[in-house]
Amino acid sequence: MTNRKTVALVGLLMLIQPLFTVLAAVSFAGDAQAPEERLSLWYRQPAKVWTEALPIGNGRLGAMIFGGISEERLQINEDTLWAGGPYDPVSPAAKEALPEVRRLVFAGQYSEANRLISAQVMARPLRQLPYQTIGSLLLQFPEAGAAQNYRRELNLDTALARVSYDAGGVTFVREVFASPIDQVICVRLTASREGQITFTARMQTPQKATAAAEQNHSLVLDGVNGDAERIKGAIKFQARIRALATGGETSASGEEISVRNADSALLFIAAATSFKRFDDVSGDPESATKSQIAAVIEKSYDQLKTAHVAAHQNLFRRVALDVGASERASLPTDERIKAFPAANDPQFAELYFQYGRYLMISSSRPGTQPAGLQGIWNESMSPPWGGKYTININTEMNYWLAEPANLAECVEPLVRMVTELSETGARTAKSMYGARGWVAHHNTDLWRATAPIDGPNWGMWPTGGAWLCLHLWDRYEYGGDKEYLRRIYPVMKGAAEFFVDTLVEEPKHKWLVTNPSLSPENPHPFGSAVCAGPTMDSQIIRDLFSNCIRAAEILDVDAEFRAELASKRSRLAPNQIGKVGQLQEWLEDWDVEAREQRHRHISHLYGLYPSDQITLRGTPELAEAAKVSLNTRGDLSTGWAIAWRINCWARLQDGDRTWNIVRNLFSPSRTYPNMFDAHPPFQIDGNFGGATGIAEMLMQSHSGEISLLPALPKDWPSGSVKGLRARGGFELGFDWKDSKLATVTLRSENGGPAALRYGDRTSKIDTQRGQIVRLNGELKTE
Ligand code: FUC
Repeated sequence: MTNRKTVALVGLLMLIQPLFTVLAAVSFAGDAQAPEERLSLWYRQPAKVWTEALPIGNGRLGAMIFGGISEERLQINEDTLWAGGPYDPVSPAAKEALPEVRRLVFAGQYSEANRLISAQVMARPLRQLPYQTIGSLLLQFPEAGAAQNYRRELNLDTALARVSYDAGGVTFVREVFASPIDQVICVRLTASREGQITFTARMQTPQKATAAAEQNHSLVLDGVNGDAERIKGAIKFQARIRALATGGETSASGEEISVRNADSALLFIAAATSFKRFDDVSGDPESATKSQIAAVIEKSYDQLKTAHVAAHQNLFRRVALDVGASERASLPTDERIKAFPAANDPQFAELYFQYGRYLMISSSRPGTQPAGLQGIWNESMSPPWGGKYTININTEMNYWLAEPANLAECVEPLVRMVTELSETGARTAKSMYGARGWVAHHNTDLWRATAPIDGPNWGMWPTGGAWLCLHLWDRYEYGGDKEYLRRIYPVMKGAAEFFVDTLVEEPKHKWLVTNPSLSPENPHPFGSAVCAGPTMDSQIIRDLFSNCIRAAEILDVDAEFRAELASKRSRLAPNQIGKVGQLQEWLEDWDVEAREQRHRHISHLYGLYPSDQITLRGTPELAEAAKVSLNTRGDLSTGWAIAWRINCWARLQDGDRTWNIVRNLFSPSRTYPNMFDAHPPFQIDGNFGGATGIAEMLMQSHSGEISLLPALPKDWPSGSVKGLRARGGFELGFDWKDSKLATVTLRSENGGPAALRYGDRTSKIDTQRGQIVRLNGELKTE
């Protein structure tokens, strides 16, 4: 769109909306125009605070780029730099106390149960250990006069961050990326005239570390991670920065590198730690950073950049989405967010969805740690909730997006973490519960701690590991890889064995339930959150047992165990409908008396999403009850809690309601200027969960069906999507016009039957491996 047209349209909007007057004036005061790539975040000023800076990452190494004019700051993370060292936090007094805790819970003496849990069952230490920053690389530039045409951007399609401006008649450009191929962050500084690149580079860090110049071109930061919870830092780390300039002079002394009057310059940032595994910190960070730098200085910038962009696009370009665009799509990102509540800006949904995919690719790749509460981006030594893995919703939500958004590779770190948890969790199962198998409570950290933490009302929940197992099974359902299933089956089996050994009969109906447990973080009306048999537990264990049985059938193993699981499964407490027609959150009908009617967690709706135990067609009464519960909880909550509501309403197939809740998530109170989700504070789960919700509005695959446009809002009358993945090993693309499905393309990865649904219409097709099937809007093959 030409600039004149944009101005005319904005003028028109000014007549309609007084709010736009202010925004339009701000947005057109600067000179810089929108970047060509529409999947870009962009701004006309540098970041002042961290939640304005732009994230890059290769899964392991991350940086937040501020884009300052006199000072550039790159805040750096490496995903194994956490506090402390290997530890095992199980309380030795827990096992002895648990029978009495169970008795107290069944007797309704919840406060007494809480006291006993606090005294004997909780982990030592009571908290887990936080994820930490390496520090920041600061580049200081000489005064160059007022900057004009300033633009700061992040291109999601290439995963390149860029800063450009004019000053003193010279155009300066900085380009930054984190290469998954070469394992370094590359910064390139160029200018439109020769001899104009001058800066000094130094590191700033809150860690116990020392920086020193090496030769005349490098800066090396050596340190040891922080202590926390009285556990001594046991990880050595090193960051190594290498300058490579064309022309001018490069020198290094003290704690600085200087580049003077160069034509252009490159900075390579390598970082590594001695962490190898949760029980092994014997790695050599120095040899890692040295060899990474030695390898990249042999390559040209173009070579490095081409390899990086290709690796990114191999994942990123698999999915394209278009739900329409208004003229607002060309405004700077911060202005779009500010104006979003009152504006018509559907393209922001596309940007948010693709940003979710970008963040997944940048924070979770094969071989790295899984994405934590902040992905891999954290500027602090003690971030909110330790920046850990909270597994009573947050870590699971982080991975909802990966399979449907065609990023299966990004799930590998999660699968590896769950496998490791099955080792540490086996110790916890044995020494805490005297049980077989393994257990993880509501959080874990780099050290794969699995005992209950923080306090009874948060930590006394044994179902975190079981929920994570749903992702292991999902990976199989999407990919159909039997070898993979064989590898992860023992992990699923171990999670199930724990519950075979620890489920107990509740006195009233003789159902099998967990005890002690809780409905995550929600206090019931009797002075505690601790209880027996919360609905969520039965739902998760029902899925775990079902999936274990199916896996064992496919692998043709464990016939006896299958039968045992089936019999225990039939005795689990059922989903129940309570006195106001709600889905009961607890075994007893306590919901209306609970203190926090609008609690952020909607744990009992696990059955609706991510599970498919409750569906509109399969269990209409329960779906209706889920709706009552969702209405009571309300649409407004913390970032991730809004995202969960979005996915639930998409499952209830109410497109307009769902889109309204998505709009809550896109408002400035839940989306920072850099589009990070605001709990608040920043938590990346909302980004991933929100992006998943957008996919769920357009396509769902569960209950043996692939449902097209199940929750299409009126505001998206036409559009298209390609590359979404469905359970069963299918990739789908389709478009719609006048709010009606127009054409569908389905690619079958493994062959086999596909059941499609559009509204009340269904169609079953048999496919061959690799076959592409085209259908019209009536689901008839062409
Ligand atoms: C759970 C949530 C909080 C927060 C924390 C990281 O405890 O209840 O809202 O998201 O995890």
